[in-house]
Amino acid sequence: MTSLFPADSSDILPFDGRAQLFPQFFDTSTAQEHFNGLISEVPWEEHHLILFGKKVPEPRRSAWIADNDIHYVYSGVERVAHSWTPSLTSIREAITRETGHPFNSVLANLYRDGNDAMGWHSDDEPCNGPEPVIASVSFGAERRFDFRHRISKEKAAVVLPHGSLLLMSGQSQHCWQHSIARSKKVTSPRINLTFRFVTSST
Ligand SMILES: O=C(O)CCC(=O)C(=O)O
Ligand SMILES: [Mn+2]
Repeated sequence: MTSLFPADSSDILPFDGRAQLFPQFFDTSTAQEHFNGLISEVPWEEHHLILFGKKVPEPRRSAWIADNDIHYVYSGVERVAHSWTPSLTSIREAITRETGHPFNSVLANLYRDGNDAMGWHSDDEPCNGPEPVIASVSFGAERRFDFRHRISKEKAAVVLPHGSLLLMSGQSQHCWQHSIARSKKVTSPRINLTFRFVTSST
């Protein structure tokens, strides 16, 4: 059940899962309002990862927001869930209304400029369920989103515009990895929200 217009979407993956891009899910001025709202409302945090035994800051800011009863373990550490803000609530409502899918949590990422990035990974933790539906919305600077098939290493890529929605489903998280590469050309910030439906905590 979806009321999204197929004419306004394109499929990015050739097989083994689905990734549909809706380039103008939010019009430019609504997208700008959301960008401004999110910048000030979201409690942006610096997180760390362990790289070759050393604790290093992640190259981005992020925050985990979830319904009250949801817990999330990330790299073995339980992440503290923050509360929904007015912008996040409004965006969640629009996505659920248009896609027909419920979401109980969101990972918000702030890429300050092209030096910020996200390495190859899949959102395939058991808590996301066997065939997760992940709704990824982007505001601000355009960045390239890369896919790489786990077995064949085949690649696919898409530029995610201001106000766009990328809806990933089916086998997309099991068969493909994705990443946001560094880019010297990008000098302004981007916010990405990945809405998820988390089924259990561990
Ligand atoms: O910034 C993006 O578009 C990707 C974010 C992502 O993959 C994630 O939060 O799991
Ligand atoms: Mn991801």
